[in-house]
This record gives sequence, C-alpha cells and structure tokens, in this order.
Amino acid sequence: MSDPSLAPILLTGFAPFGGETINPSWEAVQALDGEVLRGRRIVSRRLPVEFDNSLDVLRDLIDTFDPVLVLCVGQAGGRAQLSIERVAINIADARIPDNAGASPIDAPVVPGGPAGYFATLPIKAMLVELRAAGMPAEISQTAGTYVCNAVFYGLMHALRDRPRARGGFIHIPYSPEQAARHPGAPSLSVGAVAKSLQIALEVALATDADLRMAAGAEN
Ligand code: PCA
Repeated sequence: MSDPSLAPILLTGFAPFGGETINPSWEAVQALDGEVLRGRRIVSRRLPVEFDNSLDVLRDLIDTFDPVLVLCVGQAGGRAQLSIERVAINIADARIPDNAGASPIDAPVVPGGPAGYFATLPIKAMLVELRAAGMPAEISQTAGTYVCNAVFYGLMHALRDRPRARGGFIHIPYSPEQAARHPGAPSLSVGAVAKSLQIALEVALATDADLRMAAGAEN
C-alpha cells in the first residue's frame, strides 16, 4: 500500500515519433503506473515529442505531484542496451522535426542556463543492479540533441530549486515489433524494459551515495 504522506515517484515516457506507431518508453512506463515502491506510488505520464510543449507539461507535473524522484524514459532506436544517461546539455539541434513541426538548430534548451547538468540518480548503482538482474545496460555519455535531451535538461533545471528531488533519464532500445521493421536493429521487450525500470527506481530509492566504479568510454 502506498503511504499518502510520502512524495510519489514521477515516471514519464513519450508519444510515438519519427513515423513509429508506438513508443516503447510509454508502453513500459504505463505498465508501472500505480505500482508502489517502498511506500511510494509511481505516477506515470506521457510527454509530447515537442521541444516546447514537453517542458511545459513536465514542469506542470513536477508542480502538481512534488515528486521525490523523477525518471524520464525515451526511445533510442538503434541502441542495444538500456542507456542510463549521465549528462544533459543545453543544446537543441533537431535532425528531424518534432511532432509539432519544430526543428531548432543549435538553440539553447533554456536561454542563459548552464552548459549541462548531471543526473542526480545513482547511475552506477543502477547499472550494477540491472546487470545483476540479467538486463543489458550501459552508462551513456550523451542523450543526443533532440527532445529527450531537452526534457532531461529541462528536468534537471526544474529540480535545481528542489534539492529533495532527484532526477535522471534512461534511453531504451526499440521494441521487437519496431525492430522487425528496422532489419538488424537491436531490441528489448516492453516487459523487460518495465522490469528494468522498476529495478532502477528501487535502487535509486535505496541508494544515497552512488557506487564508485568505472563505466566510462574512450570515445
Ligand atoms: N526519443 C526521442 C524523443 C522522444 C523519444 O522517445 C529522443 O531520443 O530524443
């Protein structure tokens, strides 16, 4: 049972984009809506794939729910593993238009904001537990320059005034159904992603100080 006196967990996925009919981030996130972890309720919501609107929706959700932890999840077709993102950068550079037709080029996500923000979730501890549970996972050093990076940046910018709340971002591979239409692309089932997200959230709730272990990249 959830304890109403405990602040909830906000978990977001995205609408379909780029010609896809589903976005597995929303499918997986939706499956966890209403679950309770350590007494805290998970609130799952879907964000639009729109540079401007997504940040407004996210900020409203943070104001409404005053969450203790926010994890945003997005699809990264072509990636083979759950990518736990380390850093969000203050750049929007769209290769394809967003769902509202906007294609910003080298625009700041937040004018005047710092160049970047780091996730405040224990990304290494999450990595270790995901791998221990048999899930393919990695630390990613870039969330790209499209809407997911903008949402991640906007999230961390919004949380700067809320020291109690921690936030981060995970990119996920295509679902098997999507990968079937992109021959050769790796995939992960929505069920496996949902289970992985639950593990990641549990680790985040249970871990104050992150593990110290190498998970960097040479390039
Ligand atoms: N992935 C896109 C935006 C929405 C999504 O699920 C991205 O990686 O930017």
